[in-house]
Amino acid sequence: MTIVIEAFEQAARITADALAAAKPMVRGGVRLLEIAERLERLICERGARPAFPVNICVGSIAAHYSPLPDDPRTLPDRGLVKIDVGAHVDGYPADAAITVDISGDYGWLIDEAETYLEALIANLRPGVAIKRLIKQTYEEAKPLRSRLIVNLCGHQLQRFKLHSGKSIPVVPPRFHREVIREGEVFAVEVFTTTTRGAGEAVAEALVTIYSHTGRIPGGQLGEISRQLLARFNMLPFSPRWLDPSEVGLLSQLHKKRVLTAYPVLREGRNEPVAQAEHTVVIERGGARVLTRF
Ligand SMILES: [Co+2]
Repeated sequence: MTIVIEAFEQAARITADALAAAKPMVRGGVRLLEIAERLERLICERGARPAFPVNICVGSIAAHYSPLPDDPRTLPDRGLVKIDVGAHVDGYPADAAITVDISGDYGWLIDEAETYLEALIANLRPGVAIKRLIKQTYEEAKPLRSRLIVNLCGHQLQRFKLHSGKSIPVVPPRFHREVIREGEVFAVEVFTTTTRGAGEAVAEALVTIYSHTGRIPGGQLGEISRQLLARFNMLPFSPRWLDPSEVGLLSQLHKKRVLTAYPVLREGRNEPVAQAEHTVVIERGGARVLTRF
Protein backbone atom coordinates (compact mmCIF):
# COMPACT_ATOMS: atom_id res chain seq x y z
CA MET A 1 0.00 0.00 0.00
CA THR A 2 2.74 2.47 0.99
CA ILE A 3 4.69 1.62 -2.15
CA VAL A 4 1.57 2.19 -4.27
CA ILE A 5 0.95 5.61 -2.72
CA GLU A 6 4.63 6.49 -3.14
CA ALA A 7 4.41 5.69 -6.85
CA PHE A 8 1.29 7.88 -7.19
CA GLU A 9 3.02 10.65 -5.21
CA GLN A 10 6.11 10.54 -7.38
CA ALA A 11 4.04 10.55 -10.59
CA ALA A 12 2.04 13.48 -9.23
CA ARG A 13 5.16 15.46 -8.24
CA ILE A 14 6.57 15.09 -11.76
CA THR A 15 3.18 16.02 -13.27
CA ALA A 16 3.02 19.19 -11.14
CA ASP A 17 6.60 20.10 -12.09
CA ALA A 18 5.73 19.64 -15.79
CA LEU A 19 2.74 21.99 -15.39
CA ALA A 20 4.93 24.57 -13.64
CA ALA A 21 7.38 24.33 -16.55
CA ALA A 22 4.52 24.60 -19.07
CA LYS A 23 3.15 27.90 -17.80
CA PRO A 24 5.93 30.19 -19.14
CA MET A 25 5.93 28.33 -22.49
CA VAL A 26 2.35 29.44 -23.24
CA ARG A 27 2.67 32.49 -25.53
CA GLY A 28 1.13 33.43 -28.86
CA GLY A 29 3.00 31.92 -31.83
CA VAL A 30 4.59 28.98 -29.97
CA ARG A 31 4.07 25.58 -31.62
CA LEU A 32 1.83 23.18 -29.68
CA LEU A 33 4.12 20.35 -30.75
CA GLU A 34 7.13 22.01 -29.14
CA ILE A 35 5.33 22.37 -25.79
CA ALA A 36 4.05 18.76 -25.83
CA GLU A 37 7.43 17.30 -26.72
CA ARG A 38 9.28 19.37 -24.11
CA LEU A 39 6.88 18.33 -21.34
CA GLU A 40 6.95 14.66 -22.33
CA ARG A 41 10.76 14.82 -22.38
CA LEU A 42 10.78 16.42 -18.92
CA ILE A 43 8.62 13.56 -17.60
CA CYS A 44 11.02 10.95 -19.03
CA GLU A 45 14.12 12.78 -17.75
CA ARG A 46 12.62 12.63 -14.26
CA GLY A 47 12.42 8.84 -14.51
CA ALA A 48 8.68 8.56 -15.22
CA ARG A 49 6.71 8.03 -18.45
CA PRO A 50 3.80 10.03 -19.88
CA ALA A 51 0.54 8.49 -18.61
CA PHE A 52 -1.06 9.96 -21.74
CA PRO A 53 0.00 12.37 -24.49
CA VAL A 54 0.20 16.01 -23.36
CA ASN A 55 -3.15 17.61 -24.23
CA ILE A 56 -3.10 21.23 -25.39
CA CYS A 57 -6.60 22.54 -25.98
CA VAL A 58 -7.16 26.07 -27.26
CA GLY A 59 -10.28 28.23 -26.98
CA SER A 60 -13.49 26.21 -27.32
CA ILE A 61 -11.64 22.89 -27.57
CA ALA A 62 -12.28 21.30 -24.16
CA ALA A 63 -10.24 18.11 -24.20
CA HIS A 64 -8.35 15.39 -26.11
CA TYR A 65 -6.31 17.50 -28.51
CA SER A 66 -2.70 16.38 -28.52
CA PRO A 67 -0.41 17.58 -31.31
CA LEU A 68 -0.10 15.16 -34.23
CA PRO A 69 3.22 14.20 -35.89
CA ASP A 70 4.67 17.37 -37.55
CA ASP A 71 1.69 19.36 -36.25
CA PRO A 72 2.10 22.94 -37.57
CA ARG A 73 -0.43 24.54 -35.18
CA THR A 74 0.70 27.48 -33.06
CA LEU A 75 -0.89 29.17 -30.06
CA PRO A 76 -3.09 32.19 -30.81
CA ASP A 77 -2.50 35.66 -29.33
CA ARG A 78 -5.79 35.60 -27.42
CA GLY A 79 -7.89 33.22 -25.37
CA LEU A 80 -7.59 30.23 -23.09
CA VAL A 81 -5.06 27.39 -23.34
CA LYS A 82 -5.55 24.21 -21.32
CA ILE A 83 -2.45 22.13 -20.66
CA ASP A 84 -3.39 18.68 -19.34
CA VAL A 85 -0.44 16.51 -18.31
CA GLY A 86 0.06 13.09 -16.75
CA ALA A 87 3.07 11.04 -15.70
CA HIS A 88 3.08 7.43 -14.53
CA VAL A 89 5.54 5.61 -12.30
CA ASP A 90 5.42 1.84 -12.68
CA GLY A 91 1.91 2.20 -14.16
CA TYR A 92 0.53 4.42 -11.36
CA PRO A 93 -0.75 7.55 -13.14
CA ALA A 94 -1.25 11.17 -12.12
CA ASP A 95 -3.34 13.63 -14.13
CA ALA A 96 -3.58 17.41 -13.69
CA ALA A 97 -4.24 20.49 -15.76
CA ILE A 98 -3.84 24.25 -15.79
CA THR A 99 -5.49 26.92 -17.91
CA VAL A 100 -3.50 29.92 -19.10
CA ASP A 101 -5.32 33.08 -20.20
CA ILE A 102 -3.05 34.44 -22.94
CA SER A 103 -4.71 37.83 -23.37
CA GLY A 104 -6.33 38.35 -19.97
CA ASP A 105 -9.92 38.18 -21.26
CA TYR A 106 -11.24 35.11 -19.48
CA GLY A 107 -9.59 34.94 -16.05
CA TRP A 108 -13.01 34.67 -14.40
CA LEU A 109 -13.70 31.38 -16.23
CA ILE A 110 -10.48 29.96 -14.77
CA ASP A 111 -11.29 31.33 -11.29
CA GLU A 112 -14.72 29.72 -11.27
CA ALA A 113 -13.36 26.33 -12.46
CA GLU A 114 -10.68 26.45 -9.73
CA THR A 115 -13.15 27.51 -7.02
CA TYR A 116 -15.52 24.66 -7.89
CA LEU A 117 -12.65 22.17 -8.00
CA GLU A 118 -11.46 23.26 -4.54
CA ALA A 119 -15.02 22.92 -3.18
CA LEU A 120 -15.27 19.39 -4.60
CA ILE A 121 -11.91 18.45 -3.10
CA ALA A 122 -12.88 19.92 0.30
CA ASN A 123 -16.01 17.73 0.36
CA LEU A 124 -14.23 14.51 -0.67
CA ARG A 125 -13.84 12.09 2.24
CA PRO A 126 -14.05 8.36 2.83
CA GLY A 127 -17.59 7.05 3.17
CA VAL A 128 -19.30 9.86 1.27
CA ALA A 129 -21.70 8.81 -1.50
CA ILE A 130 -20.66 10.46 -4.76
CA LYS A 131 -24.23 11.60 -5.41
CA ARG A 132 -24.32 13.39 -2.07
CA LEU A 133 -20.82 14.84 -2.56
CA ILE A 134 -21.84 16.47 -5.83
CA LYS A 135 -25.19 17.70 -4.54
CA GLN A 136 -23.51 19.35 -1.54
CA THR A 137 -20.77 20.93 -3.67
CA TYR A 138 -23.28 22.21 -6.22
CA GLU A 139 -25.38 23.83 -3.49
CA GLU A 140 -22.32 25.47 -1.92
CA ALA A 141 -20.27 26.50 -4.93
CA LYS A 142 -22.33 26.52 -8.15
CA PRO A 143 -20.58 28.98 -10.51
CA LEU A 144 -22.51 32.23 -10.95
CA ARG A 145 -20.89 33.84 -14.00
CA SER A 146 -20.02 30.66 -15.90
CA ARG A 147 -21.56 27.32 -16.81
CA LEU A 148 -20.16 23.90 -15.86
CA ILE A 149 -19.59 21.41 -18.68
CA VAL A 150 -21.80 18.56 -17.51
CA ASN A 151 -20.48 15.61 -19.51
CA LEU A 152 -16.81 15.80 -18.54
CA CYS A 153 -16.17 14.01 -15.26
CA GLY A 154 -13.40 13.27 -12.81
CA HIS A 155 -12.20 9.70 -12.78
CA GLN A 156 -10.52 7.15 -10.56
CA LEU A 157 -6.84 6.38 -11.23
CA GLN A 158 -5.58 2.83 -10.97
CA ARG A 159 -2.46 1.02 -12.15
CA PHE A 160 -2.31 1.31 -15.97
CA LYS A 161 -5.91 2.55 -15.91
CA LEU A 162 -6.67 6.21 -16.47
CA HIS A 163 -10.44 6.12 -16.87
CA SER A 164 -11.75 3.12 -15.03
CA GLY A 165 -13.55 2.59 -11.78
CA LYS A 166 -15.57 5.38 -10.21
CA SER A 167 -16.40 8.66 -11.89
CA ILE A 168 -16.95 12.05 -10.25
CA PRO A 169 -19.42 14.20 -12.18
CA VAL A 170 -19.66 17.96 -11.54
CA VAL A 171 -23.45 18.38 -11.47
CA PRO A 172 -25.77 16.22 -9.34
CA PRO A 173 -26.29 12.92 -11.19
CA ARG A 174 -29.70 11.27 -11.23
CA PHE A 175 -28.18 7.84 -10.59
CA HIS A 176 -24.87 7.25 -8.89
CA ARG A 177 -24.50 4.42 -6.42
CA GLU A 178 -20.80 4.60 -5.62
CA VAL A 179 -19.14 5.66 -2.40
CA ILE A 180 -15.67 7.20 -1.97
CA ARG A 181 -13.26 4.89 -0.08
CA GLU A 182 -10.02 5.53 1.81
CA GLY A 183 -6.92 4.84 -0.29
CA GLU A 184 -8.59 5.56 -3.63
CA VAL A 185 -6.90 8.01 -6.00
CA PHE A 186 -8.85 10.31 -8.30
CA ALA A 187 -8.25 12.87 -11.01
CA VAL A 188 -10.85 15.49 -10.08
CA GLU A 189 -11.58 17.93 -12.88
CA VAL A 190 -13.89 20.81 -13.64
CA PHE A 191 -14.55 22.56 -16.96
CA THR A 192 -16.34 25.90 -17.25
CA THR A 193 -17.65 27.84 -20.22
CA THR A 194 -19.61 31.09 -20.57
CA THR A 195 -23.35 31.26 -19.88
CA ARG A 196 -23.81 31.46 -23.68
CA GLY A 197 -22.22 28.02 -23.97
CA ALA A 198 -24.10 24.71 -24.22
CA GLY A 199 -22.38 23.42 -21.09
CA GLU A 200 -21.73 20.23 -22.98
CA ALA A 201 -18.72 18.88 -24.86
CA VAL A 202 -19.34 17.39 -28.30
CA ALA A 203 -17.08 15.09 -30.31
CA GLU A 204 -15.32 16.30 -33.44
CA ALA A 205 -14.29 13.91 -36.24
CA LEU A 206 -10.58 14.42 -35.49
CA VAL A 207 -8.81 11.84 -33.29
CA THR A 208 -5.33 12.53 -31.84
CA ILE A 209 -5.24 10.01 -28.97
CA TYR A 210 -5.78 6.24 -28.81
CA SER A 211 -5.61 3.52 -26.18
CA HIS A 212 -5.54 -0.27 -26.33
CA THR A 213 -8.68 -2.22 -25.47
CA GLY A 214 -6.72 -5.36 -24.64
CA ARG A 215 -8.02 -7.18 -27.73
CA ILE A 216 -5.55 -9.25 -29.76
CA PRO A 217 -7.06 -10.10 -33.17
CA GLY A 218 -5.96 -12.97 -35.38
CA GLY A 219 -3.91 -12.52 -38.54
CA GLN A 220 -1.39 -9.79 -39.33
CA LEU A 221 -2.86 -7.21 -36.98
CA GLY A 222 -2.32 -9.56 -34.02
CA GLU A 223 1.40 -8.92 -33.85
CA ILE A 224 1.10 -5.11 -33.94
CA SER A 225 -1.72 -5.29 -31.39
CA ARG A 226 0.54 -7.27 -29.04
CA GLN A 227 3.40 -4.80 -29.52
CA LEU A 228 1.23 -1.77 -28.73
CA LEU A 229 -0.12 -3.48 -25.62
CA ALA A 230 3.43 -4.28 -24.47
CA ARG A 231 4.53 -0.67 -25.00
CA PHE A 232 1.61 1.31 -23.59
CA ASN A 233 -0.46 -1.26 -21.71
CA MET A 234 -3.99 0.27 -21.62
CA LEU A 235 -2.78 3.87 -21.20
CA PRO A 236 -3.52 6.42 -23.94
CA PHE A 237 -0.83 7.10 -26.54
CA SER A 238 -0.12 9.51 -29.40
CA PRO A 239 0.52 8.70 -33.07
CA ARG A 240 3.67 10.82 -32.49
CA TRP A 241 5.08 7.96 -30.40
CA LEU A 242 4.69 5.41 -33.23
CA ASP A 243 6.57 4.54 -36.43
CA PRO A 244 4.90 5.93 -39.58
CA SER A 245 4.13 2.33 -40.62
CA GLU A 246 2.16 1.86 -37.39
CA VAL A 247 0.32 5.19 -37.77
CA GLY A 248 -1.06 3.91 -41.09
CA LEU A 249 -2.74 1.01 -39.27
CA LEU A 250 -4.49 3.03 -36.56
CA SER A 251 -7.90 3.36 -38.21
CA GLN A 252 -7.85 -0.33 -39.14
CA LEU A 253 -6.98 -1.28 -35.53
CA HIS A 254 -9.78 0.98 -34.31
CA LYS A 255 -12.29 -0.73 -36.66
CA LYS A 256 -11.17 -4.14 -35.30
CA ARG A 257 -11.86 -2.84 -31.74
CA VAL A 258 -8.18 -3.20 -30.81
CA LEU A 259 -8.02 0.52 -30.05
CA THR A 260 -10.28 3.07 -28.42
CA ALA A 261 -10.20 6.42 -30.23
CA TYR A 262 -10.65 9.62 -28.23
CA PRO A 263 -12.18 12.25 -30.50
CA VAL A 264 -11.33 15.90 -29.87
CA LEU A 265 -14.07 17.43 -27.67
CA ARG A 266 -15.36 20.93 -28.34
CA GLU A 267 -17.79 23.12 -26.41
CA GLY A 268 -21.27 22.59 -27.92
CA ARG A 269 -21.76 26.25 -28.89
CA ASN A 270 -18.09 26.99 -29.52
CA GLU A 271 -17.70 29.10 -26.38
CA PRO A 272 -14.33 29.33 -24.60
CA VAL A 273 -13.52 26.64 -22.03
CA ALA A 274 -11.40 26.70 -18.86
CA GLN A 275 -10.24 23.59 -16.99
CA ALA A 276 -8.95 22.93 -13.47
CA GLU A 277 -7.74 19.47 -12.44
CA HIS A 278 -5.78 17.81 -9.63
CA THR A 279 -4.87 14.29 -8.59
CA VAL A 280 -5.94 13.52 -5.02
CA VAL A 281 -5.65 10.57 -2.64
CA ILE A 282 -8.48 9.85 -0.20
CA GLU A 283 -7.20 9.67 3.36
CA ARG A 284 -9.04 9.26 6.66
CA GLY A 285 -9.36 13.02 7.19
CA GLY A 286 -10.25 13.88 3.56
CA ALA A 287 -8.63 14.32 0.15
CA ARG A 288 -4.94 15.20 -0.08
CA VAL A 289 -3.93 16.98 -3.30
CA LEU A 290 -0.83 15.35 -4.84
CA THR A 291 -0.36 17.71 -7.80
CA ARG A 292 -0.21 21.06 -5.98
CA PHE A 293 2.53 23.37 -7.26
CO1 LIG B 1 -6.36 15.43 -17.14
